[in-house]
Amino acid sequence: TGRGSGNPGAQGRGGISTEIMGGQIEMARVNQVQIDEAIANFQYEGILVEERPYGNGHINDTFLLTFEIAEMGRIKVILQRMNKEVFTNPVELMENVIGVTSYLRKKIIENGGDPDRETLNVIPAVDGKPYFIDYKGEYWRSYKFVTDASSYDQVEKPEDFYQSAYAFGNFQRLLADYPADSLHETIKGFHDTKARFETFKRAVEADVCGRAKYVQDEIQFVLDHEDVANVFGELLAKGEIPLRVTHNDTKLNNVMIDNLTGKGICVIDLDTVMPGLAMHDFGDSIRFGASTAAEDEQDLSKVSCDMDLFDTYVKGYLEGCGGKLTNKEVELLPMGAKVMTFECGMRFLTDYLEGDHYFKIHRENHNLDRCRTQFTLVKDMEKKWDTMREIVKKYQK
Ligand code: ADP
Ligand code: GN1
Ligand code: MG
Repeated sequence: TGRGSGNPGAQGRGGISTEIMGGQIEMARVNQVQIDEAIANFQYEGILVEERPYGNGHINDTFLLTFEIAEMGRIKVILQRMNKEVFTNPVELMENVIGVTSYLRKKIIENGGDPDRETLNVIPAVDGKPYFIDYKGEYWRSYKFVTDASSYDQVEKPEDFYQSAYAFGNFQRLLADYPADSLHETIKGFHDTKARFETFKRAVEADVCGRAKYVQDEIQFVLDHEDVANVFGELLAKGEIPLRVTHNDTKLNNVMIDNLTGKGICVIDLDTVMPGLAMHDFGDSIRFGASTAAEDEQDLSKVSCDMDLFDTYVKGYLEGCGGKLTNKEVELLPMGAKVMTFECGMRFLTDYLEGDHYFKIHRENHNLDRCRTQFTLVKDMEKKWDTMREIVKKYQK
């Protein structure tokens, strides 16, 4: 395996350095020695002909590698440095990924599908482990590239949104009988909105960057919505809603859409597959995909929750789930959208207050811009609440 064309962009998309941002704990950028070491330590064949940063995820550092194999042509793979500030136990995380992907693989084969394109496939390290630890103690993993498919950062065609809805619903359906007890909790309290509310209040209190004074309106917005943070915790405690094996990070760009057939073929980004709520999976998709603008749009007059896209997603998600959701869960889908949008906005604001150490940022105030779109969406959902409930009712059996 040789290194091909040098890639000056391969310093990680984190981009902005600690000095510029004044942040304190930002993860160090990936360096070329680490990348080369990782490439040399996975079971790859052929000559490396291209290496470049890839995708728009906020968490991991993703690279696309292209290898040339005699007679077979070009083969692409995904190489990722896992974010160890976010995922503190990468070994357990990869145990989850192996468990879930081998389970899905079996199901896909049973259903006559293509297991190389319809689920992630881990490429083992040279020592046979599903990860590699580099000289800096950072964890890497590699996946087969899902060929002839695309992931989108915004809905271009409503049909794609329907397809993503179906894929995420179907993902949960396929995992309905997965032994949930065997899954590690990769991020403690990931969608415990109440706990995140408390974390937020501590961040305001600590105000380590002295930024609270700039965001008094946003802080007040969170404080005024404490009830939204508590809804699902209370229902869970009362036993009114079930825990299921869910994806927990159902952004549109975490599903691959087949370029030829237009079908949502593969759910990716499996780092947060854990027991969770169907309403969370539904809601996270809505806050990202049903928005009329990008997650970081600065012109808030462009941001609203599109009711046609909401309708499309409800239809696709319920079909994908195969009628498995309880009436209560279906009824709570609009609340899922509101809770997840509120939670995400609150997380962006927390990260802004704490100095942008969690989500990758690419410009000053990036997390604040993201927070503002989310709160704009929450307000818009509050205005459209009756419509959202009616749409859901329409599809309720
Ligand atoms: P993050 O946790 O940072 O969001 P992801 O695992 O979602 O990282 O990867 C980032 C992006 O890389 C995805 O949105 C997708 O575009 C692309 N990607 C990841 N894995 C694959 C894969 N196996 N095949 C094709 N593209 C992929
Ligand atoms: C992160 O990894 P990515 O970019 O798909 C985050 C989600 C947020 C999202 C906001 C592990 O998703 O929870 O909703 O950013 N993932 C993690 O865009 O924190
Ligand atoms: Mg992702």
